[in-house]
Amino acid sequence: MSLRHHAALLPLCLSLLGTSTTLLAAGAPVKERLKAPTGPTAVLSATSSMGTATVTVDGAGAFQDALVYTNADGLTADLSWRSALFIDGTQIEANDVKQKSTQKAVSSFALGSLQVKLVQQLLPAALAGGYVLDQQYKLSNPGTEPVTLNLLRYNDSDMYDLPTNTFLGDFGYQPQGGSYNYIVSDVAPTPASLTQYIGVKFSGGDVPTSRAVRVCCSNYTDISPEENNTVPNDADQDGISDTGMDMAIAAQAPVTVPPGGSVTVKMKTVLGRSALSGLADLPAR
Ligand SMILES: [Ca+2]
Ligand SMILES: [Ca+2]
Repeated sequence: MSLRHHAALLPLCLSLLGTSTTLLAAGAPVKERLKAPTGPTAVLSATSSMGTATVTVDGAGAFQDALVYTNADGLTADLSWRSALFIDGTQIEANDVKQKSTQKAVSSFALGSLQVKLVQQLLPAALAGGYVLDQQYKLSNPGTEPVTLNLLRYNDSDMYDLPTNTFLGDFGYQPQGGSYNYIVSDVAPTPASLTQYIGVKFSGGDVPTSRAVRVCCSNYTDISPEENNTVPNDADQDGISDTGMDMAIAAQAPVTVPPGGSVTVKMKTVLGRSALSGLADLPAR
């Protein structure tokens, strides 16, 4: 069965793009978009031989516009509904961000008793049609006691058919033994079509980190040991959703910052629209 045939069975989520008005008229449920980004933003863009990606980020690294334009068909996919970093259910915010170049932004802000310096860069990926948003948070502890945080990245992306802007359904995908955690538009891609995808991984904090794909929306709770390494609708437990619906990525990293020291937490978000021979073409680690 094609993905499009699944679409009528799926819970619809709406984009705030202009094209959403026809879906609104159809009476589909409206998904609340909470604050992401907050405050001033920087527009990062990267160009490859396949096209251009543009991600509008705030000073804490949140974004809700991740646009991937493909030269071959002149179509643009928006691969983010909402992506932000949370601690105990509260979104991290910053008051400022400095654009250093078309590809790079820097910011600094206080996070409780910690000082944070964030460097964000958008770069073409090795995979044609793919891009990597590299976000490195340097956490410094000026105090005399260690500080422990549990960082949660929450990324709700919605996979739409282009150019009709029909919601296809999101499928979760976790490479076996890997670190990335994906939402993809198609679980059986072939080189004849362009597959949309977005994946998130954490590194640099304490180990182990946790990953899960969840049914959306607004569920910022910690990943339990039972939920770790799971995707929704995966009866055969192969790390690939058997059916699509509205899903979101959760990636969690515990971090301990020693007194007088610092730790750099690295978050990579790979996103794009690529001709894949299979899901194994996507980065795993
Ligand atoms: Ca499965
Ligand atoms: Ca979603």
